[in-house]
Amino acid sequence: MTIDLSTTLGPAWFPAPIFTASGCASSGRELAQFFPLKNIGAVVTKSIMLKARPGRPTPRMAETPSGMLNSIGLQGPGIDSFIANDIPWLVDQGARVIVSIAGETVDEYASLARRLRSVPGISALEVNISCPNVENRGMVFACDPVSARAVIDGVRRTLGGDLPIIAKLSPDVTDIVSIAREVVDAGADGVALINTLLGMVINVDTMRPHLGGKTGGLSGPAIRPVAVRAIYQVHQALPKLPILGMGGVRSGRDAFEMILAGASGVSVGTATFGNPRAAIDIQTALGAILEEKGFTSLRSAVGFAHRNDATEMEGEN
Ligand code: RRO
Repeated sequence: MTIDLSTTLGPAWFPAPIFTASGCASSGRELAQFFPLKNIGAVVTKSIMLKARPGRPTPRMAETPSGMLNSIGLQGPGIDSFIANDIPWLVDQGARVIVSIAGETVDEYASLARRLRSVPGISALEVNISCPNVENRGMVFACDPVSARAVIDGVRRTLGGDLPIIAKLSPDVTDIVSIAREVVDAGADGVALINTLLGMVINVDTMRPHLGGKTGGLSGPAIRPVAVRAIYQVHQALPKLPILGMGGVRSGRDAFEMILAGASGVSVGTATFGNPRAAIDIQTALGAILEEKGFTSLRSAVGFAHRNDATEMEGEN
């Protein structure tokens, strides 16, 4: 039996359900030596800003129990170089591309959208309003409903109907459902759940913060239950809203858990550092699990954990 692994995130269609997670594979060049990028759902590129940016001081990473902290600080080449070099390369590979954008102001997000709206080969924009590694918490737009809405509203107005918008949200909020409602009202087609959690490590030998930027974003298996909870809550409140799930996925079972919670696609990030084939391996394993559980399509498993009676599945997929 062949399982239909294709999926959609709003109007965007993908032949496969596993994606890279923004920031963990840059624009995909290093990963391409391990598997054809066209074989996964899409490459989600590192969040790009208008101008080139060096990022935060080193050290920028710290290992933690079942996870890691990063404090990259939006290092990148800026939108001009990205459009000239990275997108055409990905399109040449036959990969689907979700471009992640980040700005310091509402206008900067809108300017990025204006630059990208007519670039061929882009499946969707991930609007990253939740980078934890910024100068002040006021710039984590996803932590405030009014700011979250303003960014998505500005991007939607700029794009018109041209590209699907996936708003990337932060778990560092009291009520993630209320933020999801705001971005959907403002025109987001889907949400990416979750960005990293704000964390910190102090080196007890030097008695100083370990990271150059002091705080960092926590990722890896340690945060998976937080991600599953966020996906479950948002799917329960907004069952039609497409969700790209992520946070500590390192096996087919982990990806399946997010699908059951309500994700239509799953991004793999931190696991890639240990196994560059993680995304494709997880996709293969997910297909086998779906088959073993009796599903004929990925889409029929989305949100399955919300059903009261697991026997409902019979004859429905
Ligand atoms: O660049 C970063 O430090 C970073 C970003 Br933009 C983000 O969205 N999440 C994260 O953990 N790090």
